[in-house]
Amino acid sequence: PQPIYLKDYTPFGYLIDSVDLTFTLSPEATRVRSRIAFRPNPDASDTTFFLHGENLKLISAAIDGQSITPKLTDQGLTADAPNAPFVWEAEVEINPAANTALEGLYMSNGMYCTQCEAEGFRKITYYPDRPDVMAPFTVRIEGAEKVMLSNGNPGASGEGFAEWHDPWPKPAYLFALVAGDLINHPGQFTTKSGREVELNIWVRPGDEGKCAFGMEALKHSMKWDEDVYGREYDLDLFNIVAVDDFNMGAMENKGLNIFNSSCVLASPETSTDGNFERIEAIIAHEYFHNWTGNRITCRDWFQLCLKEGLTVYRDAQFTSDLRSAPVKRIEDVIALRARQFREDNGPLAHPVRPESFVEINNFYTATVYEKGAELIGMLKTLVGDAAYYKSLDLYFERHDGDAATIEDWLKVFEDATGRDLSQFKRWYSDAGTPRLKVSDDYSDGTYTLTFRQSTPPTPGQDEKPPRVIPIAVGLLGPNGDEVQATQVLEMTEEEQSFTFTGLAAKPTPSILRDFSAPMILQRDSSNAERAFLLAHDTDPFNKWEAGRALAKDGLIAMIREGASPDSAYLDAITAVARDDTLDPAFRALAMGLPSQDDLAQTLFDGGTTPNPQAIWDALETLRQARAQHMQDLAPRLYAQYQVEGDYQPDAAQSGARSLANTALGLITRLDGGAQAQRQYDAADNMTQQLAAFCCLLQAGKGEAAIAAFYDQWQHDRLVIDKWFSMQVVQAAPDQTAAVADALTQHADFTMKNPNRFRATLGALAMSPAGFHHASGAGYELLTDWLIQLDPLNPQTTARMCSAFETWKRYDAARQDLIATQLDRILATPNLSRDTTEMVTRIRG
Ligand code: B3K
Ligand code: ZN
Repeated sequence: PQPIYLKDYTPFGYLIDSVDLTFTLSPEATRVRSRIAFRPNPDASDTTFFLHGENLKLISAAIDGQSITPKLTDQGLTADAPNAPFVWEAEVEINPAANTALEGLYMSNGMYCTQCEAEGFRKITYYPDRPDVMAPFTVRIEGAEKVMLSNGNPGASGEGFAEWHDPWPKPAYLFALVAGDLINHPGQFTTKSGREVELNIWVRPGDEGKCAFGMEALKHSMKWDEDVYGREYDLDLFNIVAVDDFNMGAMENKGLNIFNSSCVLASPETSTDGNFERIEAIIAHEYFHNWTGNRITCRDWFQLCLKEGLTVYRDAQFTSDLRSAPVKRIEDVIALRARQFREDNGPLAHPVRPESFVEINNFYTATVYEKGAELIGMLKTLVGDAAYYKSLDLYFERHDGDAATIEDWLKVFEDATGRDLSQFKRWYSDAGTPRLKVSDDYSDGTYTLTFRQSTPPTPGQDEKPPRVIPIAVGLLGPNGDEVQATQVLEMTEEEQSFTFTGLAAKPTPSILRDFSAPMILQRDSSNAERAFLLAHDTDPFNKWEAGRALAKDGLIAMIREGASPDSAYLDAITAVARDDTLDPAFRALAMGLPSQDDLAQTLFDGGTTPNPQAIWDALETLRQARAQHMQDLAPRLYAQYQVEGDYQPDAAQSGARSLANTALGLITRLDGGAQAQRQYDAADNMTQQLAAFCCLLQAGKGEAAIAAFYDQWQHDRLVIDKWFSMQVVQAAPDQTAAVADALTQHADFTMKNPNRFRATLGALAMSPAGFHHASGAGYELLTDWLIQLDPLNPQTTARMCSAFETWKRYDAARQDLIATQLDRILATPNLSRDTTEMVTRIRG
């Protein structure tokens, strides 16, 4: 397959004034009739009339009423088009029931639904399927389904048909259609200018009790976008639909968002606190796309971060406002390091705005999304809050209705602030996580911080010139008082010093506060300094970071030198856990330990080949030592933070539960699961039940709970996903592959449902010691299943290949085992374009 390049962009030769679609639904033979009003695009030089189309059976085609025979390929068709406005008409037949790729129009549990982003519309009808071609759509659905939905506002409907009109010009990737036996949970919202908006969450019968939380989250999102960004909703109706079989989290189709049911359905009995927080964020994210994505979309798919980075940034702001800003920031940085830094350090590293791709679905990555959001945050830090919102107003004013680029986006900021952002643009074009080396010096009341930035080479990019970096710094005096409040240093050179004067003594620096730039800070720091910052830093992020670094240094010493658990860490973390003035959620996060994957990368960066089993052993030893060290405190915390009264998934209650369940983890290591069993038996919500279940599995006492859990929840597919994944994640490393293998034989396992597939085989890939077990059984099992899934669902297969992206870190024996599996995938006949691209890049 040929790569597509950003530099080759040219506009389409025609503009579209209107699109009329008629669907006659039938599971195996749906007919789609289209009537599209084209006219020549005065700005285009290439006038080829090419329409994308894949897996379509063309029944008829006509231009201006004259039947024609277009030239067909497996990518689409070409025809001779007049050099004047004309009407294109076509009829095609498609087979939704046979569509297991879940892209285009497909069936999920007897219901019709669509997924068009990025290039799925071409599996529905012939069309210029590119985001810069925008048009108003009118849709008629004919079928026997109870509920038949499309984008925009409802038009006429009656026995066997429903019509829809979306007045806002949109690219085809935002098209959606849903039809089936659905029930709505209704709601209502009045916009600030008085528009009455009808809201619905549509679900399968039986799920209607799990919609209330999502509906509230939607209303909060609508209000928040008005209050913070001045953005109002623009249709009379906003629909959300829950679908069981879905390749990702959710999709922002105009006026008709479609959600993976796991990302919208919630109830205290079946969802954890973490699920609630995530659902709230995803509902907000998709809603916010109405402005950042739909009203202003992307010119081409290279600009994906234009909508995704900004929308992730907006949903993070929303969560920070509704819940706790420090907790959200810490959670986001943990996720950024786990997924994006990992990607940036391996063969799949790519810029936030890539310059080429084979299959665009492979670029919905942590780099585009999460690093893309970090770039927005840095921009805001550099220009300041007021200038940020002024720039956003200008962005909406200037580009509403456009398909825009990163250049447009940066130009808005330059025009609104007078700043030159050419150096900032390197963050979009240069892949890799920059390293920031720090040294300091103190004499005569003057403190100097010297920074040196460098970015390691990434595929196709050897040299990385210095970027502009906002480094937020504060200084603490010897008694722990803050002697310099947070100040943003703007680094533009490769090496640069900043001075602070008038200091009575040498201060302790708190660098990269609130994680002001997505970098790896390299500073030789003593245990004493880390413990000091953990105790005194006023910046919650860096306070957490100091504890994390202390834990990490100790673990690295344990792994590398066989050291014992570090007592400085144990004392410091116990003091934090005991400190009732701190938010319980923060304390629970502070007690978290670096992940196995994070430790492996750190060892590798330091020149040591990571041994996955040794990493696992060190974490176990430290956890055990900590349980002993806190043996008096843990039961006290556990009792103190039990939540009384009705379950609420809010920040306060979830924080308390999170701390209590952290304490339960410690207790379990000493009592062998007795307390966890009591909690399991008494639990009346999923947070408590799952935390106890996880402790029991860890303690090797899970057998009864595994049976009981299944009995209790076998009717609920989302809860059973947890049952599948928890057993894999909690298995001992030499058992992980066997447990996953056995679960794939379970009657409830199906590879047609991405959630279930990920719950089982994704869990294997995310359990490093088990996945990388020296036997190679984990590699082989995952590969077997990826090869089986690829012909059915290339998108999910390709995404899960990233399990192998870290393979070059490991020893020669493991690399050989993995290379064998990668080659086995590549040798599979008819391997999809998606998976071929991913495995080729990983193999290197
Ligand atoms: N825009 C969609 C993701 C589409 C993924 C296509 N492979 C959801 C989101 O980011 O909100
Ligand atoms: Zn998005």
